[in-house]
Amino acid sequence: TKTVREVLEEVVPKKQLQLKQLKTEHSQAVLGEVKVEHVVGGMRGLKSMLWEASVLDPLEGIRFHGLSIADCQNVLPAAPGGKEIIAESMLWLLLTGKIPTEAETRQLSRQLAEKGELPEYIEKLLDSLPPTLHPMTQLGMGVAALNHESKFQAAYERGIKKNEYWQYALEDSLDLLARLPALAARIYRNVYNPGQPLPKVNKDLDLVGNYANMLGFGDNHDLTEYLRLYIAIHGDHEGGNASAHTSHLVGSTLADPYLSYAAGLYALAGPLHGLANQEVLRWQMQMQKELGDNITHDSIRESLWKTLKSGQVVPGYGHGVLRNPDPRFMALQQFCDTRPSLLQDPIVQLVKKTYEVAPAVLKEHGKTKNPYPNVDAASGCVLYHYGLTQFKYYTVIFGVSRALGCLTQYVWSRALGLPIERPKSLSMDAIEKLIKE
Ligand code: AMX
Repeated sequence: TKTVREVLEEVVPKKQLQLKQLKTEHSQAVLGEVKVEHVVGGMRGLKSMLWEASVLDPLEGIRFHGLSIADCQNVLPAAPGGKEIIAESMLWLLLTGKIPTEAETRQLSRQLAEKGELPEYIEKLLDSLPPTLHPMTQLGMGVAALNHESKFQAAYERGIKKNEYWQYALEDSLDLLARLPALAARIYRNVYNPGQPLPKVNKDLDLVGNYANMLGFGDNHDLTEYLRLYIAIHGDHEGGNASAHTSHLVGSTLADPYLSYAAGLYALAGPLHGLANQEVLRWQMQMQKELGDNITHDSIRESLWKTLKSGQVVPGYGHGVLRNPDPRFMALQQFCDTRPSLLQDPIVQLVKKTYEVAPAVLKEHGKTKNPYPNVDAASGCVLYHYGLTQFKYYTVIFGVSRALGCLTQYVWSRALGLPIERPKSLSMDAIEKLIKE
């Protein structure tokens, strides 16, 4: 059985060659135009970044090295006794482009579990924070402070060659991923269950199995499986989204993986991005309270118009790239469809009913280019059903997940020797001058 590092050692030279060929044979090929609308419109649709692990199609949704979510559900190993994709098999696919065997997956799980405990100074740091500090702020602080351990940073200071960067980047990335469950679970404990003992990392469990256990839900098999699926499919969503792009930009300065990912987490913490899954549940519960027993398609429609007329966005709907229902939303809905207890849950039902009405309302409203649900529309209600009810914590789970994709790209960016990012900006006067020329 090979380790993920050994497989990468085989894949890296091939990818390096592919990039070399692209540079020598096609560097002047045109992929699109840069228009004023790109410069003033958040660069939407501008093809301007290299990102290896996944590509997002507006209609089909995400593909990880060419595999759709359904493909991944068919081929990626699950946990012993489970059915859902686990973080380790997704990480293996993202990093190497290959499907891991059962044995490779278990070995990676063990490798991560063996280094899953937090250094004492991180525990002290987290325990010193006020419980009212948003869990995402705490997560970013913990991740950034872990850079005390960075092997990449230490090696850089020592003076290493550029072609060795990726190996240290990989070590840091695996160390960070290994510790994320203990870090994120300690924040949960400190904020919501102060004083309760935290279980140690169980070396026989997968990453998310341990995470669920440390959150206090280890005996809830269905929630653990949901978290596995959730964390696997939120792992990567190509490079242009705000968290991935931020992490990529910061990494391009050769800041270590910890600092790069901490930066990405603070982009994820914005309500138009990852915080939407906290917002969705808050909004749906408010709707539930207002509608009481009168939850019909008509009353939901009215409620949606109320949100829109008050100038707010409908959280969980719309997307910068997608133009169809998000297949991640569909996969989470499918999880609900196979479990009677979820199907009977009022908030799960409300999310589903909202989906039956919202696209038509948003189309009539006429602003958003994508009237369909994104992943955040569905993710929170299932957590709530299983007793993980503190929705300010939800984006932390997204944060644990997104590390898979951002750290993968960090490794690839170093393996491919990508340069520091430095696009050109223009003032409005400078744009006008260019147009006249
Ligand atoms: N409800 C109401 N209006 C919406 C809307 C929504 N869900 N989505 C987009 N719009 C509006 C925009 O605010 C914009 O209005 P403006 O012209 O007055 O500024 C107009 O429609 C055009 O926007 P767009 O081109 O369709 O979207 P975008 O690419 O600029 O933004 C996104 C994408 C996701 C930020 C936006 O759809 C949104 O705010 N959605 C709600 C928040 C959300 O669910 N975010 C999570 C996204 C997934 C994720 O990152 N986790």
